[in-house]
This record gives sequence, C-alpha cells and structure tokens, in this order.
Amino acid sequence: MSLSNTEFQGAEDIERQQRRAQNVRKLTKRFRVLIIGRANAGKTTILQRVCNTTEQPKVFNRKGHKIDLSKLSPTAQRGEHDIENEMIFKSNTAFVFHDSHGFEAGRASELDKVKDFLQKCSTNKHLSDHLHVIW
Ligand SMILES: Nc1nc2c(ncn2[C@@H]2O[C@H](COP(=O)(O)OP(=O)(O)OP(=O)(O)O)[C@@H](O)[C@H]2O)c(=O)[nH]1
Ligand SMILES: [Mg+2]
Repeated sequence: MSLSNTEFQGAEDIERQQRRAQNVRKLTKRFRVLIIGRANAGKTTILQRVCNTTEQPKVFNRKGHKIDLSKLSPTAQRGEHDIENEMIFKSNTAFVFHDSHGFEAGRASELDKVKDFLQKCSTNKHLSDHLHVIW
C-alpha cells in the first residue's frame, strides 16, 4: 500500500522535526518548554506526566535562585507563576519548563509579558536560553 501525498508529507515532517530535535539536544543540555493554558487546565499535571512523576517541580527565578513554594501564599501559589521562572522536575532534568499565566488573564498587559518573554528568548545569544517548544 502506497502512502498518499499528505501521509508522505507528514512522515517527512516528523523526520525533519526529529532531526532538528536531535540537533538541539546536541547543542544544549536541556529542552526549554513554555506551556500556555488557562488556570487549572492541567498544565502542571501534563508536565508531571512528561517527566513521569507526581512531585512538584523545583522553581528557580531568573537569577537561578531557588524559590521556596511553601513560603508563597495559597493564592499566589496557584496560577501565579512568573513566566521567567524555570521549573525543573528532579525525575527528568532534560527539560526546563516555563509556565505562562498571561493568556488566561485576558488582559493586554499580560499578553505583552508573554510577547516580551518570547522576544527576549529568541534574541538570547545561547541556544540553550532559547525556547525550543511552545505548548
Ligand atoms: N479530570 C481531569 N482532571 C485533571 C486532568 N488533568 C489535571 N486534572 C486535575 O485538574 C486540577 C488542576 O490541574 P493542574 O495540573 O494543577 O492545573 P494547572 O493548569 O497547572 O493549574 P494552575 O497552575 O493553577 O494554573 C488538578 O486537581 C488535577 O488533578 C485531566 O486530564 N482530567
Ligand atoms: Mg500549575
């Protein structure tokens, strides 16, 4: 059975993406992933599943200082993540995640924060500081 044009195109795209991912892997220690979604949509759960864990991630601010989540107030804790913070799960340190709460707020200023972050990441000198995936 031969592949249709679209199926063939799809297989080629997947191969190309896999090659690209392998190249990024060679050049950088960690895949940098930005996850975007509404509050309570299941973002953290998805990331936990990707990293095969039920643990909470370790969170670091832009200066690399660890943030103690237990010291955050309950309201600040849920959904109020600074997009620049890096989240890393101990079970799989090959990924570093950024969590956007911008779009869910629906305010222009929140969207601008996301745009600024995207812009900043794309102009970083090191490939490791770029976003490799936006989910
Ligand atoms: N039924 C159902 N519940 C889910 C699913 N994924 C996550 N949940 C539940 O939904 C709630 C919110 O999940 P989280 O992963 O914390 O969502 P989040 O998007 O990270 O939330 P914030 O960080 O507060 O924005 C939790 O109680 C999860 O157990 C799913 O696929 N189905
Ligand atoms: Mg979350």
